[in-house]
Amino acid sequence: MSTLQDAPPETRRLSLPVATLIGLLALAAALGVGHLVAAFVGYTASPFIAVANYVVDHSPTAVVKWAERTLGTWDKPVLKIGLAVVLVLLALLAGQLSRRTPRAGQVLVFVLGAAGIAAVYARSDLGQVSLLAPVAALVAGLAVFTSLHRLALSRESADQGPELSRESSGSGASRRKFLRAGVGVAAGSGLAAVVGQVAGTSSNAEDSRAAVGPLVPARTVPPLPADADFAKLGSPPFITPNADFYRIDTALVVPQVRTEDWSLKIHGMVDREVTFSYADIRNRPLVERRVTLTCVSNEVGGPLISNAAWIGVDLADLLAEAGVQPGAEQMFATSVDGWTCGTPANVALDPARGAMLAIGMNGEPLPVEHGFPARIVIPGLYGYVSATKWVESLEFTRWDARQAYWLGRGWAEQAPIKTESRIDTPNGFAGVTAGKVRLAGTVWAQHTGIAKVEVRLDQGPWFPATLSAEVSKDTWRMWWIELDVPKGTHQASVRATDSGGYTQTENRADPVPDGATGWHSVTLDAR
Ligand SMILES: Nc1nc2c(c(=O)[nH]1)N[C@H]1C(S)=C(S)[C@@H](COP(=O)(O)O)O[C@H]1N2
Ligand SMILES: [Mo]
Repeated sequence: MSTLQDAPPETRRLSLPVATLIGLLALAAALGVGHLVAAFVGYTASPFIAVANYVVDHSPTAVVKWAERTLGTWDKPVLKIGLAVVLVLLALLAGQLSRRTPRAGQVLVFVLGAAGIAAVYARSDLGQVSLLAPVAALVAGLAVFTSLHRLALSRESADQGPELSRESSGSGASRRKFLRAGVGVAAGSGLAAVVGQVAGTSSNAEDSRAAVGPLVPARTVPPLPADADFAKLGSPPFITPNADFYRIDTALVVPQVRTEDWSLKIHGMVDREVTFSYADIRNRPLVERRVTLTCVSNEVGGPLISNAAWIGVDLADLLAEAGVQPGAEQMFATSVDGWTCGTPANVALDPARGAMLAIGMNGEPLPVEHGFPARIVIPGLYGYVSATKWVESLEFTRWDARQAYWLGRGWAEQAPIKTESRIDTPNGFAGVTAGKVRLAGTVWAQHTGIAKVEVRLDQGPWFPATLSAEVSKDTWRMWWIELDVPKGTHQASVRATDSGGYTQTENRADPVPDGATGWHSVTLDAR
């Protein structure tokens, strides 16, 4: 009777469960060790996060924008889960391909590790030392894969079982040895990941934010009029609570910047390069300004618009200290996470525009996910050409010298916010009682102002809606109306005319390249 010991080495095989287990443990070790090292060299250098970031930055625009629209703030968790699934499948594959020799699995582990290194290398905001994280991950993955594989194979050969049980689990001491090593790797990887997570986020921005204290504007905004919104009639509230404010950015890990580590440099085509610390900004007389932000990806009727009272300083004042030169066309802003944004220089410089460097939002320091410690807010421009969060640099330059993040991805260089209106109540396919039906909604034409909102049923005449008080031409307004709705299925549509005399076009256009157009309508099922 032949035994495993007699069998030529090349016929020794690992059982499928053992082989896949080795693949999974190597993956766990790589990710755990990578995460641990990243805690000390830059949190976003964690290979998993770096690869996920790379996927976001290099996905076709259509895919990214689709994800923003359909998944909303779930886009990031969904991406991470998707990436985790892919990695697990590859780990299983690495194990399966390596039942006789470790070669194929080693190659796959190496390729994955190299992808992590490349993803970290590709980031402009991470220094060379951050490469240590993915390199450590690669080494850990390869070491665990190779040594567990050797242990498992020698276990197989040490077992004196009959040929038939070659693939079955071994017995005795060698089996326990393998199991112990496996459990050790699993526990060690988990521990490394947890320690990395705690250490990597312990110097986070939340306690720095808590230490800022009250931000008291030297010039406060006048109190809101009672009819700034029709929230009781079904419009959104005039001011969006911070927790409900829409959030759009490419950051998979919200950048954690402490005030003491933050500064803003204004440079490029300027007479004097200037750098401001957080204290420099905080100690200036602060202004408060209500501005409605809107995302260019917002579909007709979509939710990517919110309104806040921002506290900060006039950007034009800071720029005056730098002395922007006449030839500058573009204010090219960079965030600490490498995201970039191009604003027409004349808009940023215009004192009448009211562009801000904001450090507060609705009476609090900026929430971390909305750009703490500081961000840009510019009335009337879509967020991708104006609203840089975690901003660290403003470079004045020409359009052809620097291309901002979304411009290479099919979005327009110039992107003023388009005049739009939305029906908020009733929403969707609403069942209503025939007769008088009340509709309420939102309308905006930032930095232009709204002249009127009209609503109609089916192809009927347009009726003027009641508008809320104009708080500022840089903020949204609300409207409401009561319509006579006969029994049956009807379509209610809304259109706005802005203070410049422009009436919203009925023509439907996609958000790409510079914002959606068309009338928003809802179907009313009147019984
Ligand atoms: N650093 C950084 N800032 C950014 C972005 C980003 O991806 N990264 N996205 C911009 C876009 S597209 C929009 S619409 C606004 C959204 O700001 P909010 O998340 O505070 O609502 O932020 C802008 N600022
Ligand atoms: Mo946006």
